[in-house]
Amino acid sequence: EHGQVLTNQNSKIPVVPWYPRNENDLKSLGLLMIVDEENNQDHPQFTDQQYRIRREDIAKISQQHIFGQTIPNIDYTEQEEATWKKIYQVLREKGKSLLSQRYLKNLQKIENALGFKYKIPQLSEIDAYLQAETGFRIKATHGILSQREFLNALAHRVFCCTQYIRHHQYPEYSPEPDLIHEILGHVPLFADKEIADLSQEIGILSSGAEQKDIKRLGTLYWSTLEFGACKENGQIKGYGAGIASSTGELDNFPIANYEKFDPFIHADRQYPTQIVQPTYLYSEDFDEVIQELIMFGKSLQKPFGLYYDFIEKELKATKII
Ligand code: TIH
Ligand code: FE2
Repeated sequence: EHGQVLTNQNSKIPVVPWYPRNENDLKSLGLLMIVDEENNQDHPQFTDQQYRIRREDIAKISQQHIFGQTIPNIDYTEQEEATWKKIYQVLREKGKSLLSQRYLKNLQKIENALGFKYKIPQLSEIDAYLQAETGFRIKATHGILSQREFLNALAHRVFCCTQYIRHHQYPEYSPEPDLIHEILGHVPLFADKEIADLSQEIGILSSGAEQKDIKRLGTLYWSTLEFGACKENGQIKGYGAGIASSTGELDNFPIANYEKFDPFIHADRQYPTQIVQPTYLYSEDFDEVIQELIMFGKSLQKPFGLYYDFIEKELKATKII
């Protein structure tokens, strides 16, 4: 249990929940299967048996990927390629006026480099691109992970990323993360140096954190990098991955409620995960998001500080409080 203190040969070692410390520990990422009980049972993604079977096949391949080894390529079907092309075009069109310039610039760069317009990119290509841009790396995963696992991986600049695509009959909104969400939502953000650094900071805060703080960090991640907005020339624009990857969310965005983001207030809020967001939280600009999250991070109680050693690729403890 967090905060418990063991006495070991006259030195006091605080015991905290397990977290990956080094490259070797990362090999156990994504082994746990999470069953989401909040599933929206009406969505074709859950009711179409043929779709479920295909999704399971891809999930198995993704789950077998061991972090650090080559990411397996998926042989996408014509139907899957068609879903990608169709939704990609619509998202691109709708996103232009509603999404932040910062996100759009990063997307433009990668879509040209990898030819998003023509085919589904493989995670191995995304991984190489991100490594060169910001040092982020990918672990292919079957589906939703626990908040702890997803956040802990970020501390090592590792993005746990799905490889299957949403249902062709309802591409507007996926109730679970799929590759459209990951690639059009998260990847342009991880390709941005400052956002990559912020993501790693959140990951470091989550490492060894007690469950109530994991939940708060998960909620803040949701409020910002998943569904956050910020002002640009006086207008509120979306930058979160979940807005950018869903035409349902983009249609909802201009008619939804907005509230000024404050991590000290919003770390404990409730939010829906199976329907579009009723309220988006906005900041004055992206610097404000970073500053506020860092301030909030300093308020969390942990028995020791952690930093990432880029040479040894390892999380190291600083002071024991
Ligand atoms: N709802 C998003 C989409 O349709 O792209 C995907 C998700 C974001 C967060 C959880 S599921
Ligand atoms: Fe996401």
